[in-house]
Amino acid sequence: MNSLEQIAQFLHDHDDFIIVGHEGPDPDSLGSMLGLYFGLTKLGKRCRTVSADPLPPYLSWPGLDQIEFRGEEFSPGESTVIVVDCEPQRTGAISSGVLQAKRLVNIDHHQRGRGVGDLVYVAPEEAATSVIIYRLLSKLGISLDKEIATALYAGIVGDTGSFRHANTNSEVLRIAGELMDFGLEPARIAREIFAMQPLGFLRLLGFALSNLQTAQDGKLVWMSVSYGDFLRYGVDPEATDHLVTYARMLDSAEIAMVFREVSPGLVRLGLRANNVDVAALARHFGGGGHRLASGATLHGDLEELVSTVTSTAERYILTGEIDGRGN
Ligand SMILES: [Mn+2]
Repeated sequence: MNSLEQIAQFLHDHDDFIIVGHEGPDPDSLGSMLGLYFGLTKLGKRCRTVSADPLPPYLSWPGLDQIEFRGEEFSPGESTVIVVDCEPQRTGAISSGVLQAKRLVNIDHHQRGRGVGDLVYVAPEEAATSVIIYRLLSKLGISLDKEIATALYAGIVGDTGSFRHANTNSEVLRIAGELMDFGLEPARIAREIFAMQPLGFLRLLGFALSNLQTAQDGKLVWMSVSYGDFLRYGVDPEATDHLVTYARMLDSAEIAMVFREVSPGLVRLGLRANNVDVAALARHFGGGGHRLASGATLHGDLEELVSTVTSTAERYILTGEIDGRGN
């Protein structure tokens, strides 16, 4: 792994960048992309930013219209690709193009074995990749402005759940305060991220909550939504990964899980914990993430997957072990 100084030096010495984030972009992914995009543009660098998937429709930060959408035809050519907030494999439909880049820089804060790229900076102790980009811009001597501040602040708000998650600390709040001083509207930014839901989603949420399941005296709580349910409520299943935050609200919950059948036979598992390490549980099922917030993509019959995962999670709560194979 490289130091942030080495990343800064590399960016300083090169030109012509394409910045990409993860599939199903979230506020931290987008904030990191745009913060770095505006910063490098300010340095006079040629820079583009590309996403495989469309953005959440209700965000109104400056610069979101600069993000280009590409599918499998994406090819970086001579440009250096900078992957932020994920590993290069998680960039969705553009990932094979990303992995073919002549030069690849990876900046992330997700726990994993090792990064992929010519330069890699992975800092799981950071609350958001947007915080890393804040530090990087500072090392590059780039002065902040309202556009950069909006992107980075929104990224921090997204990954800290509006400063409610365990990754919130005094330094994160100081950085957020400095960014807010650029004339941001924190109430509007938070509402766009967390509280602008279409009617169909709220009705689906009601359905999912009324079918909430628990085990282990409520230490384990889960909900599952089938592809047919999503169709019935007219909701895009990929735009509902925040369902899990509602399951986590149960007072007794140690592990909260949501199973979303986003297309027939393809199930996204979202995991949240208040103290237990659910990154280990996600890795067991081929996924990953943070200690208290992780996920995996599963293939198979929804009910069978729910049964397999919940019994593994029950054992994990009881014994602290996932299975005999170790994790
Ligand atoms: Mn993030």
